[in-house]
Amino acid sequence: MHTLSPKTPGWLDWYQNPSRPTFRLPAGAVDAHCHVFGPQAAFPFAAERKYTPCDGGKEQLFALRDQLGIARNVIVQATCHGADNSAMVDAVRAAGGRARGIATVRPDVAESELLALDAAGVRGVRFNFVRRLVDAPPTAALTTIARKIAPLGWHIVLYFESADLPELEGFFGSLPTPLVIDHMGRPDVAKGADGPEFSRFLRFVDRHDVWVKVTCPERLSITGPAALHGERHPYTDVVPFGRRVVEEFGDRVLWGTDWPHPNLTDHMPDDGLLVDHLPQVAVDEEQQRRLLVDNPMRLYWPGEDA
Ligand code: 0GY
Repeated sequence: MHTLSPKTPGWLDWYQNPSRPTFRLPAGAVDAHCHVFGPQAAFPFAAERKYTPCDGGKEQLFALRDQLGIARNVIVQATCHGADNSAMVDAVRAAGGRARGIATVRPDVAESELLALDAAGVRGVRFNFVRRLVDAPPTAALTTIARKIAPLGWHIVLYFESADLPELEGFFGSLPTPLVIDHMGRPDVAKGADGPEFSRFLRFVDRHDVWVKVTCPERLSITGPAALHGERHPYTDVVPFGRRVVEEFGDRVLWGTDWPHPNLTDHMPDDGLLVDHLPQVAVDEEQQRRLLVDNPMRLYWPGEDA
């Protein structure tokens, strides 16, 4: 009999009843960073995974999308599924044009498989350097993948910790496609948005063809969801980082929920509050429209109206 693996101890399930945001998302808003987990019975997790999550399937993702007033999703392959993209592809297909995917592939991936992923709605691959999530392949293997996907017009999503940027940025700069950086390069908020580490990150963004996801304040925050100004102005210590990126690179920023929020063991964010973080970092209608609609549409649905 097929038995399902137990969740990683301490794993928090996603927040079942998100609050209604005060901020109203503009029509056509895109959640450009979210995942699906399984469900495990239909899409088993990968043997090499570093965690075993709760189920978070496409139906629940689409319910959250509709509840928050999101129009489209970009579904990023989660590491718990390794290089088996079937749960992500199934979700992208089921969204009927309202989702795109980011895959994980191995260097020996066949061209026919890349073409099938492209036809399903995949528009990029993710290279992950976060040690608690993956044993990152050698850069030579990633270079092979980059060379294979570049002709499709895809981009590469990069996930790394800010402390690792000095070591990685030469490699990143050598990649032949546009780059999309997860969670603002995971800054250490204790070091300040004007500090040398985040300034170095912004210089990297300035010099290359790079998009930045202004995402995951809940992962970066030290003060947490309800600091300083009460519940509807959450994660205030992350605000200066997001605001700096939006002000300096307003035409290359993206936003997403990160639902179902992998690996959070101290608190699980209320997705409604994550929406209410947005007007703190994108402070006027033009910034909000670019972040939530114009930029993700240009990258993931070029030529289509929102
Ligand atoms: C995120 C962040 C994390 C995990 C993954 O694919 C994943 O497992 O991305 C994390 O643990 O920081 O972007 O979802």
